[in-house]
Amino acid sequence: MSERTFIMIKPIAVSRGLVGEIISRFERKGFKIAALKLVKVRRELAEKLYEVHKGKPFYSLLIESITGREVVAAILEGRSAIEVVRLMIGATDPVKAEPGTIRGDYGLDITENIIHASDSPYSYEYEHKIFFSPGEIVD
Ligand code: 3AN
Repeated sequence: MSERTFIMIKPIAVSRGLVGEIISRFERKGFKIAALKLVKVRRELAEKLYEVHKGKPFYSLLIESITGREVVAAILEGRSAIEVVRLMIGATDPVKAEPGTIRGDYGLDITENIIHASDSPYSYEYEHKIFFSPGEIVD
């Protein structure tokens, strides 16, 4: 079943020039891009995105890691997109992420772990609306 998911390429990957390479992995896998943009993240946007982590020890670090910095947000479409994209990005901690996954291949830092992707239909609904208005998403 064709499904959509939301991804956000984190500032560290944007500044290291990895955007093309990362998007290209998803295209080669067969996903279609339904929306794509570069965004300079305001604090309110960061707080909205990471609302579920409020109160956790790494929360402030997480907010600071994207506030005032550039990210690339996208909506990808394809069969079981949420599950497949999560498999392609790998474990949260890049030390544990398998080689061959995006987090496994491009970094070591857990906060600046290269990319975020929705982990459920619920988080997709919540997250993509923070970044995209309906007119910015293709039918
Ligand atoms: P994922 O991004 O794999 O869904 P979450 O939702 O548990 O993982 O965490 C959201 C973000 O919070 C991660 N992408 C990472 O940047 C950061 N994070 C998670 N766990 C830690 C931790 N133990 N220390 C520092 N940052 C963390």
